[in-house]
Formats: sequence, C-alpha cells, structure tokens
Amino acid sequence: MNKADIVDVLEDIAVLLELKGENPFKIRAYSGGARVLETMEDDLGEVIAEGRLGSIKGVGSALVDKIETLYATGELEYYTKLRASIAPGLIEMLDIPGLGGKKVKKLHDALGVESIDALKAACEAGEVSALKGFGKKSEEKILTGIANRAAYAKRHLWWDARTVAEPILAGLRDLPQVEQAEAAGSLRRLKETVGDLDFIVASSEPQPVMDWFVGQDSVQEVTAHGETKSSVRFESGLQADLRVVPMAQFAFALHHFTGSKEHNVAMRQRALSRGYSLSEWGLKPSSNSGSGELEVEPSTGSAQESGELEVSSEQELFEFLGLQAIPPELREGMGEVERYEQGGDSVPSLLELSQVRGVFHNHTTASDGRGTIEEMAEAAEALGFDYLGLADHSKASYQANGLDDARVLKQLEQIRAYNESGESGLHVFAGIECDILPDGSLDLEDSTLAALDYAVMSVHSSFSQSEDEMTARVIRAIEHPGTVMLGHPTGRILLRRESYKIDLQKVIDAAIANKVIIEINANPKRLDMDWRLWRRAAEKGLMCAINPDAHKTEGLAHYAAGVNIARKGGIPAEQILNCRDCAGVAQWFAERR
Ligand code: DGT
Ligand code: CA
Ligand code: CA
Ligand code: ZN
Repeated sequence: MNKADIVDVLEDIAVLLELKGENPFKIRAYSGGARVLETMEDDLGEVIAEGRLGSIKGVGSALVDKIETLYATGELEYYTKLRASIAPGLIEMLDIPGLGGKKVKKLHDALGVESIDALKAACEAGEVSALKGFGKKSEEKILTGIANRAAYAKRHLWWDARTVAEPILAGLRDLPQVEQAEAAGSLRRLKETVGDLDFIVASSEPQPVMDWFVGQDSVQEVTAHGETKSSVRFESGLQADLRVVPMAQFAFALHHFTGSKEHNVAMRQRALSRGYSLSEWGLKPSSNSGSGELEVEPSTGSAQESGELEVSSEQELFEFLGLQAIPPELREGMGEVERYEQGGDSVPSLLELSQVRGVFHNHTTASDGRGTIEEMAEAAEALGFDYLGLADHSKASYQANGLDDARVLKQLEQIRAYNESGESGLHVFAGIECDILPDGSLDLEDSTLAALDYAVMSVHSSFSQSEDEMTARVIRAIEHPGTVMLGHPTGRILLRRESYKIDLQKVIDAAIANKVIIEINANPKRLDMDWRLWRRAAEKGLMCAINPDAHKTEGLAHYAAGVNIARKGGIPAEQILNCRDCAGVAQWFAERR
C-alpha cells in the first residue's frame, strides 16, 4: 500500500476511535501520525527499510508496526476489527456533511440512533436540535445531507463509472461473437455523473455475449438475462445494461441509447419533417410524412419491419438527415441539431487532450498536497506538459495548512530555483490559491500577489451567505488587480454538496470585464464552472483554464475530466489558456497586471 493510502487509513482510524469515544491522546496519535507521514519528504519504503520510522517525531511506537504492516501487506487486522466493531449505520452517518466521529457518537449516546433512518426521524421530531452542541441549523443541515444522500445514491461520478466501463468494453470487444461494441448513454456523452452504464453490441450470436456479461466476477446481482437485453449490478451500486442487436441495426441502436432523450426527440422530429420515422430499430418512410409533429413515444416496429434504409454508422445517419456528425458529448437537446445543420461557424471544433500543454491549479506538501514541487513537476512532465502551475492554499484555509505571506514568498524562491536548476524542461509557474474572505477582500498582501506569476482566488468559507452577499463577495475579488483566475466558482461537490448561492451570470460578466479567467475545476467531484453555462459564456468572450486541483501526483491526470467539460461546453481552443505555450501563458499573466 502506498503512503497516501496509508495516510487515509490512519485518518480513518482516528475518526473511528472518536466515534468510539476513545481517549483524545490515542486519537491524536493517529491523526497526528497521518499528518507527519503525509508531509514526510523521504521515501516511505526507504525509511522502513532503514528502520528509521520509529525515530521520526510524531510517529509513536503503536504506529510503527501498523504503518509497516500496511506498507508490506495492504491490510491491518486492527483496522478491520475496529471497523467491524462499529454498527454499519454509524459509519454511514460519517458520510453526512458536518458529521464527524465526535458528533456521531453524541447522537448515538444521547438518542440511541444507529441508522440514517433513525437519525432522520430524530431530526424531524426536533430531538437533535434539543441536544447540547446541535442547534436548529445543524438539525436542518443534517436533514439536507440525508435528503441529498438518498437522491445521490442513484448516480455515480463519470470518472468512477468510466473505470468500471473500460474493462467491460474491452472484454466485450475480445469476444469472438462480437462484431462491434460501444458504451452509450450518459457515459458516452461525458456527463459529469452517470446513472447507469449502457453497452451496445452488434452480434448475430447474442447468447454467449449475454452469458459472458452476466458472468463477470465483478457482478453482484443479475437483474435481467435475456436474448436482447441483460442488466447487472456491481458492488458500488452501479448498474449496467447490455443490448445486443444485429449489425444492420447497430448504428440506430447506438444513436438511440446514447441519447439524450431530448436529443432523440429533436432527431425524430427532424426525420419526420423529412418524411422518415426514426427509432432504435431503423429509419423508414413515415406514414404521416412531413407533418413535423413531435412523436412522443418511441416507435414500436420490429427489426424485421425495418431495413428500409441501410445506415452503417452514426455518421451516415446524420448525413442522411442533412447534418454534420454531432459528437456524442453535444447531444443534450440544447440546439445542437440546428447548429449542425447550418455547419460552418456554428459547429465548434472541440478541444483535444493533446492540445493541453499544462495546468494551473495544483497543490504541494507546502499546504495540503502530498507531492513536493519536484514530484509534481516530474509527474507533469511525464504527462507531456510544457509547464505546471502550483497554487497552494493561503493562510485562511488553516485546515489545509495554508501559506502566509512569508511562506508564499519562500515557496516562490524555491520555484524560481527549481526553474533555474535546469533540472527539467518543464517550467513551473508560481501561483497561489488565495482565499476570498467573507467580505470579498483577499487573504494575502497585494505585494505578495504581485510578486507571483498569477493567483487563483477561491471561496472556502462562509458558504451560507445570501446570493447577493456571495455574488458581491466574488465580484469584489474579481475586480482586484491581483486576480488572474477564479477557482471552483460554485463550491459544489458532486453527489454530496450543492453549490453555494451565487448569481453566476453576474460573475461571468464581471470576469469578462476584468479579463479574469474562470476555471473548469477538473477534479471529477467538482467540474465547475458547469458545462451548461460555458457555451454562452465563451461566446461572450470568457476565458477558461482547465485545472485539475491536484493534491497528489496522480491527481494531475484528472485534467482529462476537465477536457470533457470543455468539449461539452464547446469552448474553442483560443479561449482555453492551457492551449497556449509557455511564453503565451507568461504573456497572459503579464498583461493581466
Ligand atoms: P443516466 O443513465 O441517467 O445517466 O442517463 P442516460 O442518458 O444514460 O439514460 P438511460 O440509461 O436511461 O438511457 C440511455 C439512452 O436511451 C437515453 O439517453 C436515451 C435513450 N432512451 C431511454 N429511454 C428513452 C425514452 O423514453 N425516450 C427516448 N426518446 N429515448 C430514451
Ligand atoms: Ca445510462
Ligand atoms: Ca440504461
Ligand atoms: Zn480550493
């Protein structure tokens, strides 16, 4: 097990001990040990091999064995037993925003609640707000957290869904009976979250394909196992549908099950207006040709009845309907059919991964990241980047070990030295993720911001301000001359926490007026500013930066999720800072001042 995962286990142990009401010294041994390990610069494997772990300040004797065991085996009996000794309902409660080990214990001790349902009932009966340390506000917050959890349990992050889908698609393509296989649905449309996976296969022998699909090791439950459709559920709760169709129907089925529903409706209307009826089965002359009426129900013809028109790819289907091929990620029923009819300027050229030459908002061990300047730079170089922007937290984010002015300037020197060392061909831009304080002022001195290459401004506190307050706060920060980018502009955590209240249209206008970039935070859990807003904002002239917000070297790869969002938003490459070369970026930063 690597260092980062061991840190997670130690942190988890600390929370579980809190939940059990263990003594604070013992708890602090684990949380403190996690912190020490996290910020240790030496290679953990070497430290263990040299027997030096016990001599590191903050790693107590109880931890040495456990860290070594985790490192060597990836497992720890103490941890497994500890988890098993706690009611699963209590562990689930830890998922509710605002509830840590201590609070869950209090709720359990005072009210006897052992499940989320029981906690919900206690909140509704007003028992929680009556407890010392919990007010009406925290009761409401818990209820909102529970409601969100139920709504969100049904969906999954695109990034996680993709990880599940990839080996399945590869497995399907390896089967001798399979002529073609694709993932469809929201996964193919690059939606930020995915309800279920949809696979479409062309084959004249469906049975062995279905049998392989339902027989995969990772399958937890088979919910359907038929001739044309099977459905399964994996351990994470994610479900997957597989549909097998004859080759002649593949393009139609792939298009239909890629969706979205709204896009399909627009396509059916278009087909109808040209005298055809379009369905997942095929395309045939319609009886009520030319009516242009909206066909609400999918047509119910059988495969045998179709075949009036042969289409061997989605491309041909679009062409037949007088359209340029619409990329899956734009098929959201937001005017794409009209735009791809007109062609020309109304058709965006979508960003490619290979156009991204670097990224700007990333953390190091100086604040709450797990990689050093050198490690992050090396990882960025391995991804083929020309440059890397480092933007650690500022001091108001004390829980993230944010930097004060002096530490910022010290890091700036380290970055300069790194660049001058000639150690690598990669250039590191020295930035900061500076907190926007509740009144819209900034967390660092103007002179500090001016000394850096650039600054990303973000809200990390006072999330419950009114929309007017929050909007004014963010705009005040945008108007500050030291502001180059606005970080994660809604504060949302997908499937977990809603956006704070903010008028993003006003924010977008202020950003354009002040030549401030709004980021696409490429962390798969954030992905804001949302793709739905980008097309119009980009047309108005807003500049974008794709920022993985990496807290460890592996996190840099998340830039790909940001590229998805830029594609969905149809943002042209000229308006994406990451597409510029090092000199172009430096020039942007310089002109901003
Ligand atoms: P998800 O799974 O909720 O993230 O979203 P999708 O888009 O993957 O939806 P899903 O899995 O229910 O169905 C896949 C596609 O099949 C959907 O995008 C469009 C098509 N589809 C499903 N049901 C209908 C329907 O009732 N009408 C139309 N026009 N298309 C449908
Ligand atoms: Ca789906
Ligand atoms: Ca589905
Ligand atoms: Zn942040």
